[in-house]
Amino acid sequence: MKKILKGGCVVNACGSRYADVLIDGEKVVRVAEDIVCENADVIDVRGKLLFPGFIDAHTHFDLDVSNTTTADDFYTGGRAALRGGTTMVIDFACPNKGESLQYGLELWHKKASGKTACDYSFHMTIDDWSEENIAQLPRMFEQGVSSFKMYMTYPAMMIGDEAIFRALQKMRELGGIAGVHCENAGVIDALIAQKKEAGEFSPAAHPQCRPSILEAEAVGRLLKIAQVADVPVVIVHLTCEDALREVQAARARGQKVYVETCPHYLLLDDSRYSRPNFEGAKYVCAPPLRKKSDNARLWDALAQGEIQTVATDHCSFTLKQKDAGREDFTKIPGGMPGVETRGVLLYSYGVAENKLSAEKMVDLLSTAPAKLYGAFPRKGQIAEGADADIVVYDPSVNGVISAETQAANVDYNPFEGFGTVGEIAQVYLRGVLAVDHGAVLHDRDGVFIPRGKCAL
Ligand code: DUC
Ligand code: ZN
Repeated sequence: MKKILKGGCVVNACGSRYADVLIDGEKVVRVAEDIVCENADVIDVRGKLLFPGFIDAHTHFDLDVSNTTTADDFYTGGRAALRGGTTMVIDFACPNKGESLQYGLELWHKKASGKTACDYSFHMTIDDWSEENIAQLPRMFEQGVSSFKMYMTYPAMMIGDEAIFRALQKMRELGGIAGVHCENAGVIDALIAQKKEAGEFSPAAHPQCRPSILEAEAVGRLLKIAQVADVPVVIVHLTCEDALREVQAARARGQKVYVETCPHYLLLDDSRYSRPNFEGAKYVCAPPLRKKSDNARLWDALAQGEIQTVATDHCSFTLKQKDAGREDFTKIPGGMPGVETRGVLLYSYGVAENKLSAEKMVDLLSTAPAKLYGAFPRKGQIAEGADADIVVYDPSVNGVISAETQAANVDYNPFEGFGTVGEIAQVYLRGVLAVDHGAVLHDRDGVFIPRGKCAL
């Protein structure tokens, strides 16, 4: 069945224009003024902005971590994503140390298949640099997995500098791209031990053990390793000005570096950790929230093109799960929900406040992640031949973020009370109306999207 979205403003990263969008089945087949087509349903979207479906390239659904499992699995997380305009997530398949990459990939397929509302794809976590895993790397590409993740911290997942270097060399050989969580594990461990010796066990101690300079140290070290390996790399969830300086230095040396940040590093600051009644636990994540000056620097870096993508690091835990760390902040499971609110926050605090153009927002949320992770041109644009993943955004309706109205399986929202400009009126997933004014109409129709090589 054909559809025409009529009279909206189509916003792509490369420009905006008033145009009709003709959809045939799963695909956009034409974007032009005054399209006439017999036998097509005509949907009036005058006054609305049409964005390409957002891509969240950093989620953790159904992840076993810190002796618990994330509150959102692919069913609840997928619904939350779609409701927030995210038509595709790239989640981190994460085999445990000792398990193979192939085992991890099959496990993640089982977690997601038939129960995810949005389309999905997987990055593969390399937390064990074993002969078996090295041999399996080419098979990952054959199965549509072209991006990888490594951790410089977290004992359960981190690998050392030698393994990172060897893995980056393999990325160069095979044409893959790796994203790296950059923090200095050793010094963080020492700072945690010292806090505990001093009897400091509350969430307020969390950011003090993970200062921004230790993120910057790890970013700088990674970028020098990547320089020797001679390969581009992605810094995931970069939080602060100190770390951006390391990126600038690497770029000045001629390196290609991609940077991702998240809404919580743009809009929340470390004063949240000192809130009474253990409220600080809601915001425990790694790296932690930073200073207001870092928030401002990141907004500037988005506008200047120093940061390429905004993802969420959605890793949700209920307050009951967070309570595991009431007597010891290191036992608070780290992470926050965010997959449902990224689009509306970027529009409200970026576009509506004139910090970003709408086109830039589309680039950060959709086009750049699609290119970076090899899903473009199928995803990341409203154009002939692309999947008809479309967010119909009504800029005239204001709202307030509240846990009470969210779909995510969590009993709090880190952005509770934040005012919003505009709302997501409808979301189309591959041509099908999947969300209408917050109601998720199809919640298991997402499919796996195999990806090719980085094209950014
Ligand atoms: N940071 C978190 O806070 N949680 C999940 C993984 C990560 O990098
Ligand atoms: Zn993460």
